[in-house]
Amino acid sequence: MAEKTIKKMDKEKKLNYRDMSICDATVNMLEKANREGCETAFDRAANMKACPIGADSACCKHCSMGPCRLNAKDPYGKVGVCGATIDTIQARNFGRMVAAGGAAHTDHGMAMLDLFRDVVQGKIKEYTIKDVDKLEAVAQSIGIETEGRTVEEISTDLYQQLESTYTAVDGEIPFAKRVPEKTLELWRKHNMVPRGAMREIMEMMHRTHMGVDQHYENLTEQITRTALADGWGGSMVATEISDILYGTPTPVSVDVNMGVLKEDHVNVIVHGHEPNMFESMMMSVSDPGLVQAAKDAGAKGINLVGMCCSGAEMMGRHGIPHAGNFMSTEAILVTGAVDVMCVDIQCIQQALAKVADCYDTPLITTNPRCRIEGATHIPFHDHHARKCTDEVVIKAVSRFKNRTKEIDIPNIRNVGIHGFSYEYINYMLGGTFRGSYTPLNDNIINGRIRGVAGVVGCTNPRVKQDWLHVELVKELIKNDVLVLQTGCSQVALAKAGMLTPEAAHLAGPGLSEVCETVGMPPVLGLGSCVDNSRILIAASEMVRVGGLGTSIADLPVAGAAPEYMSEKAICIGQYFVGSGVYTVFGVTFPTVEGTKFHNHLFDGLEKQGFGKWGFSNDPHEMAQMMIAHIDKKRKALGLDKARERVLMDMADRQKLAEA
Ligand code: SF4
Ligand code: MSK
Repeated sequence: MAEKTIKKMDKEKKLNYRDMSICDATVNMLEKANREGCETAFDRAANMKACPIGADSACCKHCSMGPCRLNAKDPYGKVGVCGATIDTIQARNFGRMVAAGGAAHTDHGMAMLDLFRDVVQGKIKEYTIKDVDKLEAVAQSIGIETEGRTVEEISTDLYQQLESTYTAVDGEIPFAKRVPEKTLELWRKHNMVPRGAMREIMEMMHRTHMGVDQHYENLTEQITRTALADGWGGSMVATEISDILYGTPTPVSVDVNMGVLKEDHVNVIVHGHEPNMFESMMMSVSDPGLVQAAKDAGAKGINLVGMCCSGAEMMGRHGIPHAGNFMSTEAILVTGAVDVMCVDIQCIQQALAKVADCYDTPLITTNPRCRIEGATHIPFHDHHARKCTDEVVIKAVSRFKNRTKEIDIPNIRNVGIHGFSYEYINYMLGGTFRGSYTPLNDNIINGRIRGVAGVVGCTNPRVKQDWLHVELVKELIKNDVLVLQTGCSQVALAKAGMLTPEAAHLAGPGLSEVCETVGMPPVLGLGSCVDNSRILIAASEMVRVGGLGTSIADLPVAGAAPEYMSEKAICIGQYFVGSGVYTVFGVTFPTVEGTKFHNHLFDGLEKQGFGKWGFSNDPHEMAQMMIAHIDKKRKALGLDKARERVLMDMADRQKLAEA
């Protein structure tokens, strides 16, 4: 088996993959890969100890007087050659993580906006404006007149305004208009309202250069401003433009897990983050000529499947099946059933090239920003999108015809409901004529719903795949906390069967009553990682509707990314903290506990009126930390009594039932 590319694994060292993942399909494929001498990230993580100094962020390589390593056990015992303290070093490293994560989202968002401009100007015919209502709503939200104007006029104005999200050298980004007044005031007080993302990321990189900003508090202000330029800027634009061009998601039933692969079909997997290529692939796999080619090759048809965030976005928007999250992207290739894996940007592990080679699957990169040694590159261009995706499908058909590998598809599929956009939640709760977040606020005020949590983010081989996500969410809903989800976390919970209305029986009495009345799951899937912006919009709306305080920081809400791995996740965490949300991460946190910078993130920011960070690797403790914060906010709002009353009613009812 492909010894030419795959390093022989140490047969003596037996890993128990059951300890590394709760995803049975992934475990089955990891065991198969191991038998066949094919190495994955799970093996490498077990064999590579994470650098403890790097994990604490106690090292700096910003100039050639170093690299300098400080001692996390005695963080103030030493400084770098230039005199940089542990706080400066950690804050600079953190700032660069936020800059890189924010750059990834904003570059994605800007690419979406470029596409929108070319569609509006008629230069691209393959895509159109699908959701005019959404176009008008987004335009109105930033003060663009829509009454009596054509779609083209509104779109042109919208493009011009949104471009400043990326390019404005001063002023405030357009979506700052959506931020609750008191939250915005706080940002203004700290000079944190973002200008264009390019400006913020540039300043972040400048200030973290050797010998520039060497005060951790001052650095933190720019860190937050840069992160906000992503959450309320780059990511939000990406989400809104995707909805305008491809349609706003509404709930749809979707199959998730590796069992969505079909042995008798040509299986095409799309993995990455931008919807453009995926949308074009949808057209290619439906092309009668290509379907016929697949049939001529002996297949029953072409089966299009998503993975990671591309997949999360497409399952909510179009009901496309999803094969698994980030840590299953190597394992799925081991099925031998993938006839092509086509990728664009972000979270594409380089090792996919070797695993794909091992199982004779073409790995195809499509974006000029992301090429991988050993992968085939077929450039994707918005102006002639089908050229790329048709060619990819032709390659997949050819691979199907010449399949040489044994096919072993884990027969596991989990059905769930996905596609809860901000707009749909509005409609679901209030109905067509009185769509509103008022019922949500009312249910929080009366205590049936204790609070709302966003549980998001990646999977990571340093912790048991999916386990922290699932345990955390179970604990939250059991305590009447409504959970909103995106990205790989949403897929973890979908595999656990939690994105179904039936999962309401696992929720506490108050939340399950609301779910049963509305017919909704206790866990709502909102889409990909840029779609975290939908959670920000929902939080703003909760403030606007009233009864839960005057800023996002007043709301009984919390966030978590229990298995995060990417710099994007750190940026997301910081924009939630900057927006006023208590945000808890797992796996590891890039600070030394007890240092001034660490304390500033974990405590000082809250004292200034922002949210704050938390950390735990135990999902049950994490849930209790989030619930304690939600209860603290309820108490501050005077809602603790309301909840006690509801619980008493429920207990009384239960007593009656028992009698
Ligand atoms: Fe060392 Fe200072 Fe250079 Fe960093 S910037 S490598 S701490 S000398
Ligand atoms: S894909 S950033 S592993 S959520 Fe957005 Fe999943 Fe995290 Fe990538």
